[in-house]
Formats: sequence, C-alpha cells, structure tokens
Amino acid sequence: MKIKTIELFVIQMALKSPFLTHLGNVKDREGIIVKVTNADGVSGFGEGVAFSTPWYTEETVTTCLHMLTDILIPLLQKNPIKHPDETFSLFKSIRRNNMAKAALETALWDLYAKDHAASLSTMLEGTRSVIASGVVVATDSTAKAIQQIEQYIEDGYQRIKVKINPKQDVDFLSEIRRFFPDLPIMADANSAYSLHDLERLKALDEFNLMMIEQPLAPNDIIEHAVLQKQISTPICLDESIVSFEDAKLAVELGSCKVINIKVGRVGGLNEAKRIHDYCYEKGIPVWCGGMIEFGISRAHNIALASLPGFTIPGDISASSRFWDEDIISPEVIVKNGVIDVPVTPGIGFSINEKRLQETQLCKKSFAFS
Ligand code: OSB
Ligand code: MG
Repeated sequence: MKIKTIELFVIQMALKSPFLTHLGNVKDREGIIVKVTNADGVSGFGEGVAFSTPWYTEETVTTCLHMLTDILIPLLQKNPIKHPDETFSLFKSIRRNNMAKAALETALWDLYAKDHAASLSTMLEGTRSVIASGVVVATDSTAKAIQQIEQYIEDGYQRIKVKINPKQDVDFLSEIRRFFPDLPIMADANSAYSLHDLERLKALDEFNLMMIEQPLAPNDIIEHAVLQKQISTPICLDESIVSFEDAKLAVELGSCKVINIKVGRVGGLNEAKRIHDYCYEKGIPVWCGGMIEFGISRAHNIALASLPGFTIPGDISASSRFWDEDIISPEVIVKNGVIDVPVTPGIGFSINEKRLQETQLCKKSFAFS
C-alpha cells in the first residue's frame, strides 16, 4: 500500500446534550482520528472510538494512543502490507486492544478503497444503496425521554432505543408505551442485570420490545442462554461479542437471537464482516451499533451496514444527533428514515479541516521509509 505517513489527531467535542446510562454520563467526547497517506498523496481515515474512561470496554483514549504509537504503527512500519485484510494476521500477535486496532485498520480500508476508486461499501460487498436509521434516547427522566422520542419520530428515525436498568425499567417502559403503543422500541441494559433479576426481566416481555440488548454481564454467555429460554423478548448481545469466536459461541449456545456489531469493539471491518457473514448464514439478524462517534466512524458504519445481513435499523443516526458541527463534510443526514450509502471512493465523505483544527488537542506524526 506504499504508506508514506500516519498522523494521529486527538480531538474533543462537547455533546449537544449529555448521554446518560447507569454506568455514567458522557458530556464531552474525546476521540482519535487516524490519517494514513500513501506515496501518491491519497489519504484514508479511521477513528478510535474508545472513551476517556473504561466504562464500556477496558480501552481508553490513552491506551489506544499508546497501542497505536508504540505497538501497532511500528508493526506496520516493519511489515508493509498489500491489502487491509493482512492486518488480521499482523495484529494477531497483539492481544485484544480492539478499538486501537480498528482505528488503524479502518483507515487502511478507506485508503485501499480510494486507491482502487471504489466506495468502501462496494469493497466490503455491500448491497444496499440506503440504510435504515435508528436513534438512542439516554436520559433518566421519563418526561425528557418522551419528548425526545416525539422529536426523533418527527425526524424520521425508524426505531428508538432506550437505556434501561433495574431502577428505570417497568414504569419507564409502561409510560413510553402509553404514549407510543406501536413504535418499534428496543431496550439496552448495558449489563445492568443478573439472573437474580429474572422476574424483573420476565416482566419486560409485556412491552413488545424488538429486543433487549445486553441484559447481563459481558462474560455471562451461559447465563444469557438460560435467560433467553425464560423470556420471549429476543436477546441481542453487544459487550459480550468482541470477536468472531464470541459470536459463534453465543449463537451456538442460544445466548442471543440478534447481534449488535460494532467495528471498534470487534477490532475492525474484517472481523465485523466475518461476524456478519457467519450470522447471515445462520439466519441471525445483525445491526450496526454506535459509539457516540464522529463522522469518520459514522461513515465506516454506513458502509458496513450496507451488507445484506444488516436487516434491522442500527444506532447510526445523523451527525446532528450529537454534534453542533461534525468533522466530516457533508455531514451524515437522515431523510425519510434512511441514510444514503455513498458511491464515491472510500468512505465517501471529506474531512472538515476547520473543524478538525478547532477540536484538536494534540497531533502525532509517523514517517514510513
Ligand atoms: O451500549 O450501545 C451501547 C454508546 C456508547 C457506548 C455504548 C453504547 C452506546 C449506544 C449508542 O447506545 C449510541 C449511539 O452512538 O447512537
Ligand atoms: Mg449496547
């Protein structure tokens, strides 16, 4: 791929409104933008989606910066590759650190697609020209949730996800259902429950949810299988699935009926596609998860969600869901509940250089010989 330079930009942006879960409150989003430039001056972009603290997975912005700077970029400097797929074996010698790996791997995919004058969707064998868009409501106020849902329906979103936990579930969902009896709703627990809460979880069946996402702990693969036998609401796994092997195990054991695929969580587009292909073959529907991300990661998600197995609207919302001004141009927009899949080379969005500049905390450069 004749890489000439890699640049890392650490950026920070305030969310329009706080994103509240039982695990914490995100008000400001830090992220890492990876820019890989080849000898012809073509640049590919990726985004590190780890948060500032390890509340969602074990990685943070700082651990990703370390992994990229001291491990992954030096590995690539020593081992030139011809195709982004080769990072799969190259990164195999490094345990976990999936979001750091994905940040670099996705940039290489964008560069590779641009270099071949193909859209990233085409490169990944996507089949959709538009993808269905869903959105997440993350607040501890029922009144605010109802207000936000009303707005999001007006904006055209095809399904709404709400965050739940044992202190905010039955009454919360009853009230939402009272206002929106037929709305496609799913609930994400981010591991707020254990099997001791079996009766509470059974009680959620009456709300006709599309699914319940990650009710139990990330390692509770067996417990999720036990739970799925006792509830009629389909279980969707998020935090539990960090690899192809995890997906296989969960499906084989009956721990879930749906999988949320996040590129960062599973270590890149290659692994995301492997999980997709397996689920497609097994008839397990998948959807693309979100990470309160900036436009680069949003663009990679759009390309991934154009694959045929992504039959459920994911957490891919408009740039304006979280940001006053995104770092890409044009921004991601939702129209009639869908997002257009770009047909121009690579991710199909340009960088908003002014915005990248004004949100930048620091920058690092690496030269390749
Ligand atoms: O559990 O899906 C999750 C955001 C950050 C971390 C974890 C999760 C989320 C979301 C998606 O719910 C939010 C979004 O980007 O739309
Ligand atoms: Mg989730």
